[in-house]
Amino acid sequence: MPVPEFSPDLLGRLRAARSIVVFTGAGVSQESGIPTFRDALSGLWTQFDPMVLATPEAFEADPALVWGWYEWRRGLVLRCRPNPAHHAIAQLQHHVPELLVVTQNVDDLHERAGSRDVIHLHGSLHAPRCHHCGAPWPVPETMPEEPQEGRRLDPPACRHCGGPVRPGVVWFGESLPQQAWLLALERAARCDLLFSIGTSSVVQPAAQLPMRARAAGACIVQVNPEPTGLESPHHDLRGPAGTLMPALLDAAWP
Ligand code: BJW
Ligand code: ZN
Repeated sequence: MPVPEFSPDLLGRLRAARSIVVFTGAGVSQESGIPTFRDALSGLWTQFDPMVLATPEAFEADPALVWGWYEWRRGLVLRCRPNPAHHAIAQLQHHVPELLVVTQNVDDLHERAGSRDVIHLHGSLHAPRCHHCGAPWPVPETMPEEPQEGRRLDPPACRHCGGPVRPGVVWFGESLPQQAWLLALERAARCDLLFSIGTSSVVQPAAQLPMRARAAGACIVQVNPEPTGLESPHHDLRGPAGTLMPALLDAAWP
C-alpha cells in the first residue's frame, strides 16, 4: 500500500485533541492472525452459527461444545502477538492528555501492546467464571496442550458451588458490563476525537458510541478497508489499521 496522505484537518484535530476514545473491533486484531466475525470468507460467524455457540441458551444446551470452542479460540489468541495497529494505539496515549481504549475484542492484545486504559465491552477470553454463582475461575496463562478446532471439552466445575464454568464473554442477549459501558458513554460524550477502528458497527449497543461522541461535537475518524454501519464519519480512512495507524501517527508527530 502506498504511503497514505492525511488531510490537514485530520492532522490538526489529532494534534489539538485533549481527550480521545479509541473504539476497536475484531479488525484491529485481524493482522495478528485472529479471525474477525463477519468477514465473508474467514469470519467466525461465516463458519460457525452464533446461536449454537454464543448465547447462554447454547451453553446450557451443550456446555462441552461451547467450552471447547472458546478454549480453541483462547489458545489461538495466546499464540498471537499485537500488530502495528495495537502498537500505534498504545503510542498515541503519549501524545494526548487523556485516552481510553474501548474494545469489543475479547483478546488482550491492546494490553500486551502497552495500552494502559482499556475497557472490554464484550468481556474477555481470559476471565472465565461460574455460570451459576459467578465466581471467577483462574485460567493458566499458557495452555497445557493446544486445543483443536471442533473438539468438545467439558467445562471445569466451580470450586465453590460445582456449577459449570463459562467463558467470561458477553453473549447475544446478555447485558454489557455496566461499569465499563457507563465509562465508555461518559468518555464518548466528552472526547474531542473518536477513532472507530476495525468494527463493522452492527452490534448494539456498542455501535452507539461513535454516534454519542458525534452528537457531543467530537470528530469521528473511521479506519477500515470496508464500508460499515457507521454513517458518514468526518474522516473515513480506507485500509488496514496496521498500515494506516502507524502512518497517521508518523504524519501527525514526525
Ligand atoms: C479491518 C481489518 C484490518 C478487517 N484493519 N479493519 C435483533 C435481533 C436479535 C438481537 C438484536 C437485534 N437487534 C439488536 C440485538 C441485540 C444484539 C445485536 O446487536 N445484534 C445484532 C448483530 C443484530 N446485541 C446484544 O445481544 C448485546 N446485548 C444486548 O443488547 O443486551 C440487551 C438485550 C437483552 C436481551 C435481548 C436483546 C437485547 C450483546 C452483544 C454481544 C456481542 N457478542 C459478540 C461475541 C462475543 C464473544 C465471542 O467473542 O465469541 O461480540 S458477537 C461479535 O460481534 C463479538 C464482537 O465484539 C462483536 C462486534 O464485531 P466486530 O468487532 O465489529 O467484528 P466484525 O467481524 O463484525 O467486523 C470486523 C471489521 O473489521 C469489518 O468491518 C472489517 O472490514 C474490518 N477489518 N480487517 C481494519 N486489517
Ligand atoms: Zn459457582
